Amino acid sequence: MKLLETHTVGLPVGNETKPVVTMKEYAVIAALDLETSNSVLGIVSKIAGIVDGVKIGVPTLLESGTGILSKVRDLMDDQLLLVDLKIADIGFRSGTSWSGTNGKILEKLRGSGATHVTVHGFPGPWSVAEAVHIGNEVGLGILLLPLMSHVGADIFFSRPIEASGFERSCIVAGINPNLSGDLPVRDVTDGILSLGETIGVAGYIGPATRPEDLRRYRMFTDKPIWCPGFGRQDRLGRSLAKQFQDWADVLGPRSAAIVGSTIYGARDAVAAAHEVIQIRDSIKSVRHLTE
Ligand code: O7E
Repeated sequence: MKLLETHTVGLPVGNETKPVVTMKEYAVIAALDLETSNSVLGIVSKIAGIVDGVKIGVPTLLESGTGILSKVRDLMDDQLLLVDLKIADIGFRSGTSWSGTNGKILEKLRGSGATHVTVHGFPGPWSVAEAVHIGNEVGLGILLLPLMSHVGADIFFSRPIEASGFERSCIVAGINPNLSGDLPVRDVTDGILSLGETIGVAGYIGPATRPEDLRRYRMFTDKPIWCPGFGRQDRLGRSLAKQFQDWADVLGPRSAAIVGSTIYGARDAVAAAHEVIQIRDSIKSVRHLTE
């Protein structure tokens, strides 16, 4: 499988620094929103060799503690391990050092085996800047959420913002978003994308349910865009294959599909994971032939 060269993340496990993890083209990440650590570890042991990564969320961490991350890591090779905390707390800088809550949360993942973590962009420049700064120290790629996949997510994320006011507020916070006239910041989603580009996040979370919004994401960034919302969340009446086709067409190879219940909720999770990979591989090979 062809590898993306641009984004690598350190993978410190315990005291040992393992080789960097490289994100694959059109990666498939299994979101394991399961009730118990046993069920999470059980499914990871079955599908780790099939998918390109795993997402562990807050319900699992509340049940099992962060100790589950190294157990998941032990069951995988060098695949991606996304910890979905959707961090949205303060950043605080004094001189050159950051000591807000975002950094303290991220410190808890040091040496955990995680490669990426989700962070909200709406708390603004300091919050994102602290996350990226501490993420770099800890070896974690920061993924921002400019929009979400569920019904009504646009109520707030798509609110218009005034570009000059946005730029001024960022500059007051010490971050100059250098807005280009060609691509005006129109709403909150655009503002978060612009902030992520300026500060240098590793990538973004984007809704597979909203291909037109993903098109807008791609205008702002070349970075990897990881997309949840496949299967049960689709509201456009598309087959799973068509959802993957649209995702690949709009975003190209620097992308990941985050697939949850379609895999873990299937009667046979291994067969479901193979089916998803087969859909992804057939789209990928056609795209490579035509490029
Ligand atoms: O609908 P499913 O079962 O395929 O699961 C989707 C997963 O992606 C689930 O864990 C949910 O919390 C997450 N998710 C979304 O569905 N939509 C979003 O906009 C964002 C996420 C998310 O995980 O964001 C960070 C990766």
